Amino acid sequence: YSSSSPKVGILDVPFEKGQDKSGVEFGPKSIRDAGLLQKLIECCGITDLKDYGEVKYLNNCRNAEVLNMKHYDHVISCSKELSEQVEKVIRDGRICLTLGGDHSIGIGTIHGHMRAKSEDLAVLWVDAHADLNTNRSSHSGNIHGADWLQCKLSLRNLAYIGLRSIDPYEHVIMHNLGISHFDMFDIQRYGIDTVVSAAIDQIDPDHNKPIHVSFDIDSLDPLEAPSTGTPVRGGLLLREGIHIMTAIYKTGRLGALDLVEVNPKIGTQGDVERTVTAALHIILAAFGENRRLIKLESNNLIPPT
Ligand code: 6HN
Ligand code: MN
Ligand code: MN
Ligand code: MN
Repeated sequence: YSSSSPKVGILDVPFEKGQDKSGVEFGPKSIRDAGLLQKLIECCGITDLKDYGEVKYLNNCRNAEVLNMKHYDHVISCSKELSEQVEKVIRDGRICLTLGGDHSIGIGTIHGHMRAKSEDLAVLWVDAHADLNTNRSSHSGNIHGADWLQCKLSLRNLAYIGLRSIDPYEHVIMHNLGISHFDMFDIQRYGIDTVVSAAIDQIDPDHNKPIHVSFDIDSLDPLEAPSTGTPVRGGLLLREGIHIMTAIYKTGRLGALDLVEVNPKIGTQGDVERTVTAALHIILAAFGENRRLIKLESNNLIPPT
C-alpha cells in the first residue's frame, strides 16, 4: 500500500425509508458531530478531503409500486440520485465515503461505484444480516434487508462477514448461488485475520479489483454498537471490525466505503456515543489510522545512547 494519503470524498445520505424505525436519518450528522472530518485529517493524514454534502432526491417514480416492498418508489429515486453522486466522487479520483442512512443505500453506492470503475467490483458486505430478500421472500417488507440483486454485480464478487441472523430463504439463496459468507462461527473458529484474508481472496483472487465495503454497524455486537435498528447479540468486537478495515486499507484498493444503520434516536446518550465512536473507529481504520500510528512511532524511535 502506498504511503501517500488517498483523496477522499464524503457523502451524507439521511435516508430512512428502507426500514421502519425513525432516527437513522440522523446517522450522518451524529458521525460528523463526533469530529469525523477533522479526525480523518489528523489521525489518517488525509490532506485532500472534499465534502460533497447531502444527497437529496425527488420522489419521481410514483407509479412504481411493488407488492410487499415498503417505499419502493423512494428507495429507487434515492438510489438513482445517490448512484450518480457516488459515480461523480469516484470519477473525481476520490475514495467515496458514504454515511447512511439505512442499508438500502448500498444499492445506489454499489451501482455508482460500478459505473465509475468497473462492473468487476469486489464487494465486502459486513453485517449481522444477509440483506438478500426479494419482495417475494421478505417477511418484513423492509428494503434495507432486500433486493439489491438487481444490480449487475456478479455474485462471485460478493462476500459477507459477520452474519448471525439470516432468514431461511436467504440461507437457501446464499448456498444455491454459492455466495461466500463468513459467519460468527467462522470468526470464532478461524479468527478474524484468516477470515478477512479468505474473504478478500474469494472476491478478488488476483488482487487487482477495486473494493467496495458496505459496513452495517449492526455487524458489531450490541455491546459495542447498541444504537441501531436491528441489533443481534453475539457479534463482532470493535477490534475485529477495526481489523477488517485495516486489512482493507492495506490492500490499497478501497474504492468506496458505506457506513450505515447508526440510529442516534435509539438508546441512552451513552449508547449513542458508544455507537458513534465505534463507527468513527471503523471509518478511520479504513483510511489507515492504525497503520499510520505504527509508522509514526517507528520513525520517532530514539536509539539508546
Ligand atoms: N439490516 N432479514 C430481516 C428483513 O427484514 O429482511 C432483517 C434485515 C435487517 C437489515 O439491518 O441489516
Ligand atoms: Mn444491513
Ligand atoms: Mn444488519
Ligand atoms: Mn451457510
